[in-house]
Amino acid sequence: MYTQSFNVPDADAKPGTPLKAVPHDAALQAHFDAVVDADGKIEPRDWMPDAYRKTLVRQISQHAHSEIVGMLPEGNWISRAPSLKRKAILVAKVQDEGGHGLYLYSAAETLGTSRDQMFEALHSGKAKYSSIFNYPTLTWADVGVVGWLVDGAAIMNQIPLCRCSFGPYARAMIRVCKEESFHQRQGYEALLTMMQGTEEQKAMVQDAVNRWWWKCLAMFGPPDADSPNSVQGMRWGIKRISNDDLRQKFVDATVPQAEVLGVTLPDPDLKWNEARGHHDHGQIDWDEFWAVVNGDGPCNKERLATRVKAWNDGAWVRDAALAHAARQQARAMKEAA
Ligand code: BYC
Repeated sequence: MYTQSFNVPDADAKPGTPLKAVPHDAALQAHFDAVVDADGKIEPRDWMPDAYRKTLVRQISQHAHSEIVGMLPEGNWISRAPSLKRKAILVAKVQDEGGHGLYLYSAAETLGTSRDQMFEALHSGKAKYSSIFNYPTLTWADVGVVGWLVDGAAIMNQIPLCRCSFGPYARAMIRVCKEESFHQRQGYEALLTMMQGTEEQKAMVQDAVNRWWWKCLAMFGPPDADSPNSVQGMRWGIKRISNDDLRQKFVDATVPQAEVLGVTLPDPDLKWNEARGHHDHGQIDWDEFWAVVNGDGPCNKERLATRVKAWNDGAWVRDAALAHAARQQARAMKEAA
C-alpha cells in the first residue's frame, strides 16, 4: 500500500479506521455510511460520495468567504475606535476573522478545490457569503452589536459544527469557536459600558440593536421547511441542529442578555411561551433576506468591490512570494546536485 488514497474500507468499519482495499463502490459507500452513523470522522484521504464533497466545498468556502468579507464592516471602525484599548481589541478581532478564513480555505482545499478557484467564485459574484455582512456599520455602537449579536449567532451556529463529520472542518471550528467567544464578550462589554454612559450613548446602542436584530435572526438561514440542503446535511452529520432550532436557541439565550443590558429587542411578538418552554418571535422578512443573498443588499456591491481591490492590490505580494520560493527551490536543488 503506497498511499492512503489507495486505502479501502474494513467490513466492520469503526470511526477513524483506515480504509483497506476496495473492490467496488458499494463497499466504499457502506464504509462511509458506517463511519457517519457511528459519529466518526471522514478525513480527506477517505473515500466520500461526490455529493458530500460538493456540499462541504460549498458550505466551507461560503463560510470562509463570510469570515473574510466579515472583516470589512468592523475593519471600517479601526481608525475611529474611541480609545486605544478599544482599538487594540478591534484590531485583534478583525485579525482573528482573517485567520478563520484561512483555516477554512485550508479545510476546503483538502477536498480538492484550489484557493484560486474559491477566490474566483467570490470575486465574480458566483459564491455566497453570509447575508449579514451586506449591512452597514453606521455608528460605534454597531461594532458592539456586531460582536454581541452577529458573533453570538455565529457561535450558536458554529458550536455544533465542531462535531461535523468532516475532520478538517470540525477541527478548524474548535479554534474558531474559542475566538468567537472572545468576540461576543468584547462586544457585549463595550455595549455595557455605553449603556452606563449618556442618554445619547444609550440611544445609539438601542438604535443599533433595532437595525441588527432581525438581520441576525435571518442569518441562521431559511426556515427548515424551505431549506433545501438541511435534510441531507443532517443525514451526513455536517449539520447537527436545524436552522429553526438554532434560531430558537439564539433567541432564548439573547433575551436575558438584552434585559441585563437594558435594551429592548424590536419585536412586539417576542414573548415567553410557557407551553413550549421557548420564546415566540415575530415574522422574519424572508423577501428581504433573499434579496440580500441574491446581491441586492445595501452593501453587496461595495463589499465585493473592496475584496476585488484587495486581491488586485496584493498581486505583487503573491508574485514576490512565488518568485522567492522558486529561487529557494532552485538553490536547494543546485546544492543537492
Ligand atoms: N446568508 O438549505 P439552506 C460569522 C443560503 S461567519 C447567505 O438552509 P445550508 C462571522 C445557503 O447557502 C457566518 N446565504 O443551506 C464572521 C443555500 O444556498 P446554496 C457564516 C445563506 O447550507 C466574521 C440557501 O440559502 N457562517 O459569523 O444547509 C465576523 C438555502 O439554505 C444564508 C457560516 O457560514 C445566509 N445567512 O445552511 C463575525 C456557517 N443562509 O448554497 C461573524 C456555516 C442560508 O444552496 N454554514 N443561505 O446556493 C452553515 O452553517 C450553513 O451553510 C447555513 C445554511 C446554516 C448558513
